[in-house]
Amino acid sequence: MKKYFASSELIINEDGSVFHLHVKPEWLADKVILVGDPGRVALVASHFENKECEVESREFKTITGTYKGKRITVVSTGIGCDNIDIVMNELDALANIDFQTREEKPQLRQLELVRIGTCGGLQPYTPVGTFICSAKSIGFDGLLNFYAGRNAVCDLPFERAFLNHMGWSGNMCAPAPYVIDANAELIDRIAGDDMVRGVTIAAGGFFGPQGRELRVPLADPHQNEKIEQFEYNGYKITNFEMESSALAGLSRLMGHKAMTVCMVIANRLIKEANTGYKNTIDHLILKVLERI
Ligand code: R1P
Ligand code: URA
Repeated sequence: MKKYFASSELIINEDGSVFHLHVKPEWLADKVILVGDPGRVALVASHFENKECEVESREFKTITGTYKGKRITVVSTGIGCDNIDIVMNELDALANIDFQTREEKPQLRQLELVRIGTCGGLQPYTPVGTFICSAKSIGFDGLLNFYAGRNAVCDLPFERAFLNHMGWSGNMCAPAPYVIDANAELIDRIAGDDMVRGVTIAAGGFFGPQGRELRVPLADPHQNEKIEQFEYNGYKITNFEMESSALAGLSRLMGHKAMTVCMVIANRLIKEANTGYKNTIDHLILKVLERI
């Protein structure tokens, strides 16, 4: 029996595009670049030889075009894992559900997804300007816990080691952090020998969840010291951002290849930040366009 998706579950707009992204199935390329900032979409697409479609709705801006003959779709996700849930489910529906019959297609169409983002560095060897590929992500967001099969794709011993190290229980474990690997082949191809292969915490916020204290004190005042010192099987935590766990986790469950690479724009240990990063992230964009 083919799976059928009712109009309340997969919402399709009158023009045949998917609900939030406003993208039609024929506009989606197999190679997808995801960025947080809608303004970064135009920067990526400025390197395309041609553009075949351009559409914008809320924080989701999409352009499909070609770079050196490779057909690529670039989409902005806005900030946070909740938006990754929307973008990944809608991209997967565009690829793997027939919008006419509302049934799952018989053959999986596998997408290759690379997120290009910004992050906060946590180690002395991750100063501002470093490119960090998230080989593993620790999700503070809880998103993956709502999907069946979460335990089968997560690194459960790593999760336990992290929680023991932090000494967290009760509210600090709700939702429980999940640990998920990016696609290994994609990490090798994109990271090359000039990017750090790291462990990234995808936080459910920019301030408290990343240990930034403004006027409201943190529940665990030693959070970041402990995170910086954590080591498990040779892995150390390298950076904070806000989407890599949901992207890696949903891609694993859906059968796609995905990873995140971020440029460090603030180092939390050294206490430095670069607010002019929009001028330099193009170096990272070009590397990903070459390697995707
Ligand atoms: C926070 O400033 C945002 O920057 C990072 C975080 O993951 C979060 O989305 O990524 P982007 O630069 O891709 O948005
Ligand atoms: N993005 C984040 O999520 N955190 C930082 O510190 C910088 C960029």
